[in-house]
Amino acid sequence: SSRLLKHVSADDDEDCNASVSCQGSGLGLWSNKKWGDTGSYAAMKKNQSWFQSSDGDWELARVLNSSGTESLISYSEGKVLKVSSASLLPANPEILDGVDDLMQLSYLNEPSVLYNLQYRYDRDMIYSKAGPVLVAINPFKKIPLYGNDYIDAYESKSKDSPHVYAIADTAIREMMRDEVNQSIVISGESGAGKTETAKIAMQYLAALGGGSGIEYEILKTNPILEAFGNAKTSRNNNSSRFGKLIEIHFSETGKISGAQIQTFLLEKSRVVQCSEGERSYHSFYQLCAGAPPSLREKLNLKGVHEYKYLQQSTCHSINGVNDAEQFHIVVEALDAVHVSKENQENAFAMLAAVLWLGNVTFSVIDNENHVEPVIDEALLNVSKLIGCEAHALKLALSTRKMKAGNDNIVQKLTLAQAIDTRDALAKSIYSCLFDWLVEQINKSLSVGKHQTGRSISILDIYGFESFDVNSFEQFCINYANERLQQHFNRHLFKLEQEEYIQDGIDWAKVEFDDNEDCLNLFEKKPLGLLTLLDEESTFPNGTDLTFAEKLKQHITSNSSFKGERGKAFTVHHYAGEVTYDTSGFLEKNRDLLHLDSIKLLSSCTCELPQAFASNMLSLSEKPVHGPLHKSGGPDSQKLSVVTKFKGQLFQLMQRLESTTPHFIRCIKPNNSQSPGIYHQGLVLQQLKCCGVLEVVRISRSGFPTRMSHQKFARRYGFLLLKHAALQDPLSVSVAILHQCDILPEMYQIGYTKLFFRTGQIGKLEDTRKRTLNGISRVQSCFRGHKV
Ligand code: AD9
Ligand code: MG
Repeated sequence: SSRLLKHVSADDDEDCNASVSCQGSGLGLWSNKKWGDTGSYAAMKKNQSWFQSSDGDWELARVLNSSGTESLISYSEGKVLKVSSASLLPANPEILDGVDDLMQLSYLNEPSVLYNLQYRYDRDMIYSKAGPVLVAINPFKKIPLYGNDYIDAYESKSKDSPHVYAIADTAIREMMRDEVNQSIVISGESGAGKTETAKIAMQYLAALGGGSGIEYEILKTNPILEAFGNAKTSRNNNSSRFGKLIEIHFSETGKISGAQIQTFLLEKSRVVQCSEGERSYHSFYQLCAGAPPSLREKLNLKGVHEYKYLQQSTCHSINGVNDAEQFHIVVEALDAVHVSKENQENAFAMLAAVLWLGNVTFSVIDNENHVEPVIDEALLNVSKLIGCEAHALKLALSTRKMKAGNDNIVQKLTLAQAIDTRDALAKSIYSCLFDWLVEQINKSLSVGKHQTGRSISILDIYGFESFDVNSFEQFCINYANERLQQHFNRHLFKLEQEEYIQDGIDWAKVEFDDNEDCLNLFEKKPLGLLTLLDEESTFPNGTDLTFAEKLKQHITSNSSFKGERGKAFTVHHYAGEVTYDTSGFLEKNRDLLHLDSIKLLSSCTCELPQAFASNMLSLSEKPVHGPLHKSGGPDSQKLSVVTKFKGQLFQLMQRLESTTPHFIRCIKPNNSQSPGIYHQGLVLQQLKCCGVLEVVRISRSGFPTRMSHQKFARRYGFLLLKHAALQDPLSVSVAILHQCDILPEMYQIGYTKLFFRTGQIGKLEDTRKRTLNGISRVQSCFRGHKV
């Protein structure tokens, strides 16, 4: 049926002309104004148009009559209205309703695209293509599109409708064919479905590359990382609070041989503070609800309500989620990745220690407001769980050793300082535990040296966030999303077009929204957000307010930046404006754990705290270069959080750059996490900000598939009936194209490569496969005779 649709749209002259002429103009197709003239003319002939109602939604209208600048339309069961003709946009013919690929639409205006996606969404077809990009709209309900039957269907190509499976399949095939590492890059706002999509892709890879059993382990990493790294936020009941890249390695025969996981910046602050309606990490609730009696006793576990860290929000459970059941799933998963029972217990002890730390209280001991922790159940439990003397813990939480000249002095802490020290310890224990788990998983998944050229990486990071109040965490998360957006832009717009031009093919340039300005705002030296934040973090007298002032003073010429009153500033991100409140920025960026606390951990008799401490010490002793260095002292021998994060992101981009990327854009159709609700405005905003619409435009007029003359001749040369006389790859290539009836408008010949429109290489591959099958049948027949 898709061929029929294509055929119809190609024959439909007026429609085609309208869209082609706009493409050539180099103007955005998406703005109403730019579309007005050409559009409404064709529309009036068709009598079907889009009209924007007062609530901003687009509705299909019938044009009753039109007198130049004004049109009379009827819409929504008989309502009649007079509107300006220029405000109407043309609608596609019905036969194009619900096409698989937005590229097939004759009109690419906003309402047409929105309508097409909604048409499919309403019929549970949540996946669509936008040229090379897969668009996935979160259904917020179970839909029967997954499982072995579907996997088989996509593998055998008996199904080819857009799907995550189809993307994963292409990645495997291209990896095997080209011996080039692949990546599946998933992006979208918080709650749009990235993590679910990543799991679906992993499921397909595991099914096709399975056999050794390691694929089972790989799938089991998901419940573990989600338990320890995901939490309920106001946007998403299972929001990832860390970024993740999983690299799956394959053998030469296409079987999974191992995997490695890299994680990025876990949101630590959630361990000790949490907004109303949100939760801390799932792992805490799961442990409290699901631990068996023996473990409860050992860890002195109480119910969720007994722990202050978890009491900061009244939300303790999630609709439809059974924490106790989840606990057992996590234990099973830990078994699968070979974390010993003893180590599992050690890990749970760390969770309990963090919870009990939150219950440690302080009492004032002198008239200078110095405090000491109260020796009670909480303090005793913590010291037991981490394996230290109660006295040592008490000292670490109430004093700080300092050097003054040659003397060591002991400073007593005030209540605020003591609470900070306690919370910093809790955060460190938790994030070290998270890193330790990832390390255990990686040990279990790694098998020997990994050869390059045969891996598929899946990237699932936290999505763009904009809350009522945005803090350091959103600042980092959104910065990461800007980087990722740039990668997307580079591949789909810049590189694509540069390649056309370099290879000398006929091509009219397409404009796109570049986010370079915003990235510059973050990364520029010396007057970018990150550098200024680091600088202020090293000043002993720096405060969140002086930081905000500094930004306003120094960043004057970047259009993505706007200073606000007091401690706030606004960044114009690709996905929208976000105002950040700098409260807590400096402290979170310094992320200091005082040496006394590290020493306490290293003196513990339990294995994990010791390991955590030696990790932290080795990190801080490394000769690292960073702005935080010059100030000296053991506490500051550490990279700031943003500097480290930026380094990680650069590394990530480098890794991704060496792969063939496959992009999936997840879209959230409503803000209430409910099935069946499709908010046009919300969807449109996401489509616009991530450039999906421009991608379609480029792809439609572009040549997405390319192959060097040599490679093409090598791969398909044997199809030629007579090729004895042909020597150079270009002549062989041209002969193949002719023989296989590839139409001239379907390809272009560049200086070094052949460029094809969508679908053409598929045809050639089919011919190749058929011919090869024929040959091997003849051969086996022949062997049969001999025997
Ligand atoms: V965040 O940036 O980590 O806050 P994600 O990862 O984009 O976010 P997630 O994958 O967690 O979102 O999806 C949110 C919820 O949507 C899931 O918990 C599911 O309940 C729901 N979802 C997402 N995709 C699907 C799907 N393909 N089928 C059914 C889905 N439900
Ligand atoms: Mg997620």
